[in-house]
Amino acid sequence: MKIMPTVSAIPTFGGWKPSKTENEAKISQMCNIINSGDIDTIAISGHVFPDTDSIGACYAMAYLLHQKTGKPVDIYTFNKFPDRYRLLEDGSFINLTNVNKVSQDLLKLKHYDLAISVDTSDINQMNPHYYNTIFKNAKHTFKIDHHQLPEWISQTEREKKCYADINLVDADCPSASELVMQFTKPLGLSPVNLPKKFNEAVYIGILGDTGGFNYSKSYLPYYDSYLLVNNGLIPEKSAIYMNPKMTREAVDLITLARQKVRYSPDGSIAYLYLDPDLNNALMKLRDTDIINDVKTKIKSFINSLKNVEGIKVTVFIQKYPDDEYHFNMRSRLVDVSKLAHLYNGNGHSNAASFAYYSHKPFDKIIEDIITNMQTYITDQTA
Ligand SMILES: [Mn+2]
Repeated sequence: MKIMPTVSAIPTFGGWKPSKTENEAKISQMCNIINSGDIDTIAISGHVFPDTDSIGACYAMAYLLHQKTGKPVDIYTFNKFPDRYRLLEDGSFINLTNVNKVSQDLLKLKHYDLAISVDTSDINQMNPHYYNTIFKNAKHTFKIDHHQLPEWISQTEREKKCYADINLVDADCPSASELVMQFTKPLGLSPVNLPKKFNEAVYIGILGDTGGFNYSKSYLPYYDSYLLVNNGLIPEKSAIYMNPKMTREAVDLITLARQKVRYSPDGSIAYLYLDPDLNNALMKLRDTDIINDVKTKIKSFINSLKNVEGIKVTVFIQKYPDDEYHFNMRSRLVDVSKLAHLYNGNGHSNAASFAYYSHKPFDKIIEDIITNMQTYITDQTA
């Protein structure tokens, strides 16, 4: 039985091949290079601190390229990569390298015919050593991404984000993994012949970037998931990737963090500072996978407060060495990219961030910034 979406939502594409004209042209350009017979060595990378979309898109791309060319594929990661994602590997043709663990000299020795960057809007989201050695020197480079560029960025900034030879960016696509999925038929591949792990890779990308379908803006993630299920995906099996291991200490720390949420005087901003107490407790958890997952859980808790009545912006604050503070904002109602821009930051209307340097005590910094934000929010929502 063939089910086609009957909803006339704006995106009229998705699935195993693109039906959006711009995507079709870019994807066929990329496929011509892949099919040229000149591609023997392939490198794929995602963004720093990879999420499941970045990871899923890397593996999905690796499967497609291996199936097409028969060549091995090297995936590069820029931070520690939780071991459970290695379960996405099937066969011995995927070589995973953590750029932090190898010397720059070793990276210099590697030459690739094709380097593909997925889910990475800007080169500052790529490890600089990797960019300067492998990516920049590859014979052909592709960017495959779905991050919306804010309207206010300048033409020069816009051009800088086209860092590859061919740049495919589709902001209507819920996940980069689904954009990768659209290469299947143009490459002359049949979905049914792909390894089953391909389905899982795309699916964890969808789950991650839509928050388990919670933030779907169209029918696409549902429709693409339906196609994956039809192709042999067993959705409930993805729990092994999505549900990290936990410990009692980790749970206690999440509880402690939740108690540290503060509000601006008018209640329109909820913020959480990952203060030295929380940070030390985090480091005591030792296992890097658990540390990262606890941090993700704390962040998604503060982010979720944007749905609470009266709260217009949520802020997650982290301190880095040399008194550098990172402010990470979320909102449904206020364009936080403009707020970030005030502090030379960047992002999208719903999610944006900026860095702030100050030797003042944290209480003073937060008071100034929160007051400023509150004024801005009042003006915007007046
Ligand atoms: Mn993504």
